[in-house]
Amino acid sequence: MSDLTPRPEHKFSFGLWTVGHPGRDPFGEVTRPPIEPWDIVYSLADQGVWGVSFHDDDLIPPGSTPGEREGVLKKFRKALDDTGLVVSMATTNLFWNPVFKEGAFTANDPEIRRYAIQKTMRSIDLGAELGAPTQVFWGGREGVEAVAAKPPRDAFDRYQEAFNFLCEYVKDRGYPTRFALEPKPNEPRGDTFLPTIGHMLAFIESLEHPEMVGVNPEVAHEKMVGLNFYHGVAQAIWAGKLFHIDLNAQQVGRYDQDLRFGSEGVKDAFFLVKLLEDSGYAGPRHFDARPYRVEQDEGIWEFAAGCMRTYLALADKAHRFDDDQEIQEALAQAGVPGLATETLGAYTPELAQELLASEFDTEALANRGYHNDKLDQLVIDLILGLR
Ligand code: GCO
Ligand code: MN
Ligand code: MN
Repeated sequence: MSDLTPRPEHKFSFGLWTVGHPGRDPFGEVTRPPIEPWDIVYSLADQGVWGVSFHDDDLIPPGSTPGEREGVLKKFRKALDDTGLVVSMATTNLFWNPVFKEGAFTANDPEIRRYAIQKTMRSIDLGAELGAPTQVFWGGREGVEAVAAKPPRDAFDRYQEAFNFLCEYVKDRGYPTRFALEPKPNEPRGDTFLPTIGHMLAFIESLEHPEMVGVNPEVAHEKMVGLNFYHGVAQAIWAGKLFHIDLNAQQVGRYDQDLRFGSEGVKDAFFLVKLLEDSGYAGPRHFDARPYRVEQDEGIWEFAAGCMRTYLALADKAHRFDDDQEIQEALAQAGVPGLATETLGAYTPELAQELLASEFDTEALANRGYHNDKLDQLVIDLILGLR
């Protein structure tokens, strides 16, 4: 087993709202006191973490005066300088304040939409000031309970308008910021807008500057409705759109649990880590997860350490997968190398003729066995530490 100690080169990052989560849930009050942002930075650095992310309101308490804002930034910057931690991402809280209860960029009231865009511009400024390369957008309130109350084609127009405006703002200011849009299929509103990675990828292509915009998929969001996260992330990578990722764990059919990475669905977690490692994804390994509500003090940091330990252990298994002779043979038996070869190549009339004239021994082709059970069992053995 290789060294499982997290180090900055692993590019692990945590949001202030994750390790700082006070344990509130819809059924009960907070179970832990708040932790100051700079104290979080020092503790994360002690754990070998590389980056920190935040919502505008996590860092600068709403209603702060300019002087108070400067005071916070001074302490936060000092913690970053002292530890070498980077700001890996910034995002805008467009869901907590009741002003957003009917939506933010898709609120029916134009005044609320303009306020949401203004708040986001300020958040983009804050992120740029602190060196965040990515601005994440989670449209938590862009949904609806009463279907008739929000004609979806108008909502798409307004969502598109907001992103076109904000992309121009970034260009106008000369920031290097890229946007990463985070899909979620439900919660907190009944039905959420742009529910999956696939919906989001299609929406991005409708924007005036699609090159500035990618996705921020989250394990819990696809998993809770039973979708295959691995395939969704693979499609985002294939499209060149994986700008950021939210790692956590989730049980199918439950509310958004945001559990410690790898704590549920170890096999899914293995293939996800393998995908990220094999693809050369160079962005943050960002945990949008929170400690169990029963945790206190050092329990918070045990949680954080667990996320990273499991990631590193699975990355190690992913490398063993490549070096394992028997697994490589099983891959060949499964016909995997064949999928990487071109089917026909580019169309020519001659090739079409040739294909039309070809004969296929469909019986022989249909009678082929693929040894997929054997391959899958080898993977299970690998994960269980049996090889
Ligand atoms: C959730 C979301 C959020 C976002 C965060 C960043 O389900 O609550 O995942 O945690 O990731 O607001 O925009
Ligand atoms: Mn979540
Ligand atoms: Mn998230």
